Amino acid sequence: MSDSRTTIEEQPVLKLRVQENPCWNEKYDEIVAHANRVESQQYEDGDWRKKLFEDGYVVIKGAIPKEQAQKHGDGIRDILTSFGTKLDYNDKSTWKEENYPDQSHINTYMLHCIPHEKAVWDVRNDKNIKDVFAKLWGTDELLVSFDAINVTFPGSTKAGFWPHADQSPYREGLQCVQGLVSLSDAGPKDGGLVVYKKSNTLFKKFFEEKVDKNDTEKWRKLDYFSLNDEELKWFLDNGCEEVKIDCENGDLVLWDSRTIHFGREPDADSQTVRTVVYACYTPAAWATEKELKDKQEAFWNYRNTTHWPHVNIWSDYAPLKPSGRVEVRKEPLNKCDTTDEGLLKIAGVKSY
Ligand SMILES: O=C(O)CCC(=O)C(=O)O
Ligand SMILES: [Fe+2]
Repeated sequence: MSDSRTTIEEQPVLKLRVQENPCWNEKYDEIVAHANRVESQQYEDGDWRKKLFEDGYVVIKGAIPKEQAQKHGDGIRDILTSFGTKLDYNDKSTWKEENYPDQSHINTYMLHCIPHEKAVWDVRNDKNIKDVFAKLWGTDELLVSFDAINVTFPGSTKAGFWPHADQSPYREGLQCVQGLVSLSDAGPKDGGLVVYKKSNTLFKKFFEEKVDKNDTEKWRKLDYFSLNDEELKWFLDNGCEEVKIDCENGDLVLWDSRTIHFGREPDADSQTVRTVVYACYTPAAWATEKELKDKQEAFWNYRNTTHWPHVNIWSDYAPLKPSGRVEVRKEPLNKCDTTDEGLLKIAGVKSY
């Protein structure tokens, strides 16, 4: 265990490092060159990488064998019922916010050390998923994000429609590929990722042609921007198509961070509790010493990070509900195995 470990009480509340995010570090040129090489390679028809780069997303069917996916999903769902509330997956009358651990407005769980529960690490450290990203980037020396989980009950409506991209216009080209491990089936009525197909290819043009460079709300260094109706229409008018991704338990959905997307909540008459783990991986060589240090601190203090594995290592620790409910759990209930070398390497704690 690292000496830098402190208790949650000793941690300052981390402010969103929006303004100070430089979008640049000494690895920047290496990142751009590596990602560009990967994106511009000629892939055969049928190779999922071809679809990922052409359409901005791809579904890897059966990435995790069904039985294993079921185990992962049960482990994730059990996290929510481990808080001693009345929540019961078999009793719809208990599916209400007061029975969930604190969650964000987009139905994700990142407080209470949830991103560091063993069940979440079991998914991140699943070889089936790591192998996909190793093939993508051409290296098995990867870092993973300490992302949130998403468990959404049918009828939830608070997230609504929130099309966005997770990359700043100040970053050139491909720089991050996001992963969503689907641990429940996602049919038409069920929750799921909605993408705007091919919007990744229009990202640069959109900013150059459509967004005034003085508009600092959009032209900003935060790796997130949301779109209004008119901006979304521009993408649709330029040939993008809205696609709600239907997939099965055990599928892995990948998308370019430039691709416009949002998570759709299950319809009220869906029979499925949407169960998802976000897990993104990038080459370990893309992180600077400072970022590795931040990652180690986040790891030993059970903090979440953003979707970005090698940069943007920050978390928002403020309580997310107006109720002012705060951390009740200072450590994961079930911790991951910190003697697992492979796990420590993707966490950025042990070097390759
Ligand atoms: O819930 C989803 O599927 C989308 C979440 C999202 O926007 C993301 O992971 O970047
Ligand atoms: Fe997103």
